[in-house]
Amino acid sequence: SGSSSVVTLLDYGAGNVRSVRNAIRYLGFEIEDVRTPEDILNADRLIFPGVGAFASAMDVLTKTGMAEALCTYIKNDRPFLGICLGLQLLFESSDENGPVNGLGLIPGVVGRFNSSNGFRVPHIGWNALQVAKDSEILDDVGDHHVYFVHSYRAMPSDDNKEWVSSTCNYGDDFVASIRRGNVHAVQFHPEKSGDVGLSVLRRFLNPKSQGTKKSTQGKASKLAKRVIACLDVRANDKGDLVVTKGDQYDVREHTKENEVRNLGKPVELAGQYYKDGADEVSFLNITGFRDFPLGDLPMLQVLRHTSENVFVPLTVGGGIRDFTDANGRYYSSLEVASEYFRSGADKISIGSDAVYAAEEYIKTKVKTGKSSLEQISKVYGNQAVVVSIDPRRVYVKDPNDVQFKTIRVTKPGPNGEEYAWYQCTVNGGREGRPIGAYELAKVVEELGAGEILLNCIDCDGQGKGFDIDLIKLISDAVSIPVIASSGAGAVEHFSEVFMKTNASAALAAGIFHRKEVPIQSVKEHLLKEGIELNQTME
Ligand code: 1PR
Repeated sequence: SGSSSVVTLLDYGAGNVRSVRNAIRYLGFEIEDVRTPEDILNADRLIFPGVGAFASAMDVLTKTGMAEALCTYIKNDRPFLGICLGLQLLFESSDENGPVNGLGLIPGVVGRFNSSNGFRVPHIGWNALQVAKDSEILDDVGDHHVYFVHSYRAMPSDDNKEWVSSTCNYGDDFVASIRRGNVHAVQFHPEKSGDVGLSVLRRFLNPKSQGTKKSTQGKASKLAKRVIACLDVRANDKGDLVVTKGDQYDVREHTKENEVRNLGKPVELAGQYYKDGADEVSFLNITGFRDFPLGDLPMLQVLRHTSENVFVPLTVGGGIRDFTDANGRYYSSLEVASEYFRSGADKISIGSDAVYAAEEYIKTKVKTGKSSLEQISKVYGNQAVVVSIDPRRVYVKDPNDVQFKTIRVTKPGPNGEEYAWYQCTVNGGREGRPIGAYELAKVVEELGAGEILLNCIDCDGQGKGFDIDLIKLISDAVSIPVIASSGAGAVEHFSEVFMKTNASAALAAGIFHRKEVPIQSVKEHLLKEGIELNQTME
């Protein structure tokens, strides 16, 4: 060390810190990894992005002697930045699988958010800070939002007042950042908070490069609604990976050649949507159900390249399940997911395999812990696991005609039917299953899903608006965030879904790809309608 462009990173190997690495490199700094406790003591500045569960992190830190070195380093007021769990570990203890003791540098206990008062847990998304005292690294944040994803939080108290530099409100006020001297930590993810987040990292890495300070009014704020750009990706007949888009899941041109519709290159489009202000980007490997994704290295390449320049959350789905390849080598769904995470994904999304797991659970009422959903959420946390539902509307005359949850539809069916249920499908909508979207949503929440991506085959690519009946049904049925998807055709469709349902985010594909409605117009419209949003830095 010694050179001012070097930063020391404490990565104890429990999960994906690729995006933190990418952000540090993007800002022009080199990374030195901590290998021994001495490396901590010798660091010029240290970044500690905590990942995984509190107890296992403490376990590793204690066994390796890093815990003691960290305490010494921090007590000596050396430049430190903890991120997420890297903030929580500084406190006395956590209730996560606990109580478990932390490093004990800051008075207070880390507890779980209370979802009973209508706040969805995990707390996922963009929220605003209330600054409690000067923190320097937050000087560019102003009234902008930053990205959080967590189920546990530390609470401010009289005992830790001298540490807390900002709070955030989500049901109650929790600690969003701490600062004492050269020691900083943030509960949010600066590496996922776009330009504002990069400014936080920049100020920590380069304290002398002070710009002008933005005033922070500390205005009260709610969790922002998210606008997500989705890229359906698959190989075309020439074998190139392209962004495609279907009409009701049919992605082929209706020409003689019947080719796969090609709307652009995945890495380029993702980069463009980030610049345009997308709050998240999702990739769906839509032929993952039949092509093994680890054989599909281009998708991993897409993630690696995208995550070098896109500093908002990335989700990837398609093909997450157990698999045996042609040589008889067995891959668990957890291995597939791990490879996606290592390549830069923040969340993975499971479609078909979650339907099978839910059917099994309804039948047996036994949680085996063996489904991809359960395994991945146990290891990476439920905030990292999205379940993608691909339902198709089925009209019925009488709700008693089916065993599934029906709703009274706003618009009657073709034969005047006043009711419908939403049948789950697998394999990209090709096969209907004996389970409804409502039943599936409730069960996957129980099995460990942290979020639901709610598509609708009937509305997909039609541009006529979201299926409000469906989205209301599901977003009222679960207490995890629901992403509304399928059917956006105009800016008004976004305000409609946020005003009429409890969706936490709205996702669109076609209108962004075809450049009919840019993301910025969607956001301007939503702001005009008074909907809380994350505004990108000017
Ligand atoms: O089953 O775990 O391998 O996951 C497969 C994933 O691929 C699922 O998430 C499934 O939704 C997706 N998928 C499979 N086939 C298709 C297809 O289109 N043929 N795409 C597909 C899903 C829906 C959305 C789309 C929205 C918004 N497409 O991704 O982006 O409907 O579109 P719009 O704004 O243009 O209306 P597994």
